[in-house]
Amino acid sequence: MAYETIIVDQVDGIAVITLNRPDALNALNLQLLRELLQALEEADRGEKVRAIIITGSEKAFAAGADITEMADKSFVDVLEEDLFGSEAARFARIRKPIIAAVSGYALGGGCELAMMCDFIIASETAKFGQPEINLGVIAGMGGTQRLTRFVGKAKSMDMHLTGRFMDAAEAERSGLVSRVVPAKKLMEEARGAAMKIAEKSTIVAAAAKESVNRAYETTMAEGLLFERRLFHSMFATEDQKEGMAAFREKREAQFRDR
Ligand code: CO8
Repeated sequence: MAYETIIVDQVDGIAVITLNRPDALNALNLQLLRELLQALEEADRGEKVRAIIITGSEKAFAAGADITEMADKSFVDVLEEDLFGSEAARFARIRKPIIAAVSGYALGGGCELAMMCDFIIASETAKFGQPEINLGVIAGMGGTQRLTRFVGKAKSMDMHLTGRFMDAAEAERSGLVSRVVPAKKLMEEARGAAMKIAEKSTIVAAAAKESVNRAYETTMAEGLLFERRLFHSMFATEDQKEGMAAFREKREAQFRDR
């Protein structure tokens, strides 16, 4: 499929989706969101893809939802089209691991998109923010919920109420990103992480993703039960037999996604 607002590249089992609206700092218009979701769903279905990276440009991962596209909408318009509701739901159904590789601005919907990925690797130039309050709105694709769970109430309130940006070092200290690397090393680091994931069993990686995500949806007791049941179910896979046999035989495991 020919895309106009993203570039999709697939090498060694890694799908790299690059947001590509340079004139608007990768602002997320509906066309981009729909193309992104289509590419994600294709990668999720594709047998050869084992991990996905979403990235932007050096200057901007994404500077938010496209303000020009939203500006003239009425309350009834956004309510009737459930603006960003179906896109968020489709994103949540992707089962393969997704890494956000963030350089430059990740603001508003851009910060929310990065947080919807499974983890974020940031370049030293990354800036995260939820500045929607400056536009007379609030976050609309999970910012008030995910940022608060990731960095805590104090910093989340500060960012949502003042609109201030968080740099990469603060984002790492606060638990928003998993690693910070020099800008030139960003894609190398993200590909390295994706390659590590690609070596594992896709069944087990999907279970790990599902179980970690459950931590945000349920109580500790239910989450522990969910995890234990998934852990038990891993013993039905050939990959569990292979992983443990390889350990005992002091060799690399050859997982077959079975
Ligand atoms: N929407 C549309 N166009 C944008 C956006 C945006 N979010 N951000 C930047 N652009 C455009 C600019 O209008 C400009 O276009 P042009 O050259 O035609 O004038 C071009 O990108 C370059 O931008 P700047 O000239 O402003 O570049 P600067 O380096 O001076 O500034 C900033 C960079 C600080 C990032 C600045 O562009 C900015 O403040 N952008 C808006 C950031 C923002 O407020 N984001 C939140 C948007 S609202 C939102 O995300 C709601 C979330 C709801 C859910 C989202 C689901 C997807």
